[in-house]
Amino acid sequence: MDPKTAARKIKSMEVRGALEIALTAAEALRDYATAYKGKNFLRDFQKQADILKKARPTAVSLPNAVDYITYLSHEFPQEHMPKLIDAFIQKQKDALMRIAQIGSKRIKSGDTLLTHCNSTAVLEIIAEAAKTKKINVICTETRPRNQGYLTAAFMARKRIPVTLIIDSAVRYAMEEFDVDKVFVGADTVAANGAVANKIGTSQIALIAKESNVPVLVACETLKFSPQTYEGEMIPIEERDTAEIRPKMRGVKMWNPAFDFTPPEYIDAIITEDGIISPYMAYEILKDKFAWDMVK
Ligand code: RI2
Repeated sequence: MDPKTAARKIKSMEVRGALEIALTAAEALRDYATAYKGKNFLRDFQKQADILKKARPTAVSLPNAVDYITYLSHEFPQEHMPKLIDAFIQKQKDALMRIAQIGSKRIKSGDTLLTHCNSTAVLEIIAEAAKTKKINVICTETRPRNQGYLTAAFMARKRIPVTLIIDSAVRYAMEEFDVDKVFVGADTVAANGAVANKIGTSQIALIAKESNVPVLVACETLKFSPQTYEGEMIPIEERDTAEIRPKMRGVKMWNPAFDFTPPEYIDAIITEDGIISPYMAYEILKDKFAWDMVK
């Protein structure tokens, strides 16, 4: 896929999910590097990278992937890029599988888990655990885009008992279903351990805290934000209000796609490097993003 098409699909959410948008951008840059026949590869490659980076603003996995690949383009000749990008993509896929292994150990047979939206990392953890354990899953609809339907359908396909609820039923469901753990994904983890994830995540974390239910975030270290280490704020994407409902005369609408959950509401972050406290985010950034800091 060419970078412009990839950017369009990411923007419209035809391609969605924090990891998937990063991998789609990487594949588009790989295809561009493979086909490129012009005279100024670095300049033209950077232009494509910039188009991709702007496609969605909140999930840092997208600029992290693109920045890493453009960093490689300055270090290695064009002909090496497709292989290097493939290696990067494979590394992220391996990270996802490792998260599934690590996170599944946090689930006990008989557990009822609540999840919000549709996180690949969470889905893989639950699918892995369900191979040997009995699990019940409660999933929210996740208005306005209803990604929860994808989660529910995934569980049903895997024959994992699943109950779909409306977003506003979380507090009641927490008690009614005796939820043991909340699992959510992440779009961005800030240097202070705050997690940006699908709108509504912070409300669920608040309810979980009230009920003494642990909140576990599952994400690749690709979703840690070096920009926040350097003092930048995470931009929250505001989407078209037509996603909520058609216009109403005299009524304003507001449609933020993500919110922040502060670190004190998160029990642990499950990464490919192990389970960490959200307060360890700073260490991960120092360790993983040295290439970003030096560029
Ligand atoms: P994985 C999604 O965003 C959700 O916020 C989800 O929790 C997050 O990306 C992580 O997804 P959207 O693209 O990378 O639906 O775990 O707005 O798949």
